[in-house]
Amino acid sequence: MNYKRILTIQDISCVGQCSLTVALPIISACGIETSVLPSAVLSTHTAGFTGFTCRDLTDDMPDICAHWKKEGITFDGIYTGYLGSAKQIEYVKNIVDATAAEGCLVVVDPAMADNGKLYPAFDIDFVAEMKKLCADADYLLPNITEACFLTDMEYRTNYDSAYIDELIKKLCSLGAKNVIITGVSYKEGHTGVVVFENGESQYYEHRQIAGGIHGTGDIYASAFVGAKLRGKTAFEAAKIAADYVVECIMESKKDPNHTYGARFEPVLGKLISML
Ligand code: PXL
Repeated sequence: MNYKRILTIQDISCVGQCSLTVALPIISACGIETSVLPSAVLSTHTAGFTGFTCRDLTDDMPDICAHWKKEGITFDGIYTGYLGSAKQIEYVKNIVDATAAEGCLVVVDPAMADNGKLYPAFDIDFVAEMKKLCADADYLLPNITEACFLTDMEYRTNYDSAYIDELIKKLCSLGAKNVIITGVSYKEGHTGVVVFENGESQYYEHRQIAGGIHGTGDIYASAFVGAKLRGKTAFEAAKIAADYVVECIMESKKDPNHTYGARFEPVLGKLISML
């Protein structure tokens, strides 16, 4: 196997099974060296917990980037998730420019919104900066809410494939090369992902398991990145990530009170066996 190194930039939520505490183990389990750049350190994630602490690490980023440049450090993949501030997005773009190895896979998960609403830490200035980061994305992985904020389209819960096609067209006009939209449901009890690659869309549908669990978008993006860097096609990687998320949700449902995050750890072996 060709040994690859990825950089993932997202927050550390100390407790909460999301962002880096999910990305690092999942991508490592896929056999990829995983370097991290924490965008912020929070005591917990911001969905469902109150009174969380947050240390924004924006100001550390230029020095970290300068050091990596001096050392000649480069990455075969760069995957961004939840970022700490609008200003930070500019620095993240500089890091991509400075450290992407030739043929580097850039995956942007614009983790900033769900269910029609921005997460508490974000505002419209953050959205404006995130639109700029989309231009760097080989693969952009929004949910429908994020896609709507990025394209200024109306958020809808009832839609058809023409609505999704329109979202994709507008996301590509921001500069994203390929787009994967998660949480696309055309049928009661089912959900899926639309993979738009090289000008063509494919849909992978799977079971929808009732009851929201936080952090599944981060699990999805991490598994997608791991599978893609292991040489799967985008559609294969999108399917593997979707099947893995279903396994994680089923595992989590064993304890109905465990909703702050998904129990992804006991089913890591299933992910590995899909690679
Ligand atoms: O799962 C996305 C995410 C990541 N990090 C933090 C969050 C959220 C979603 O709410 O609050 C800190």
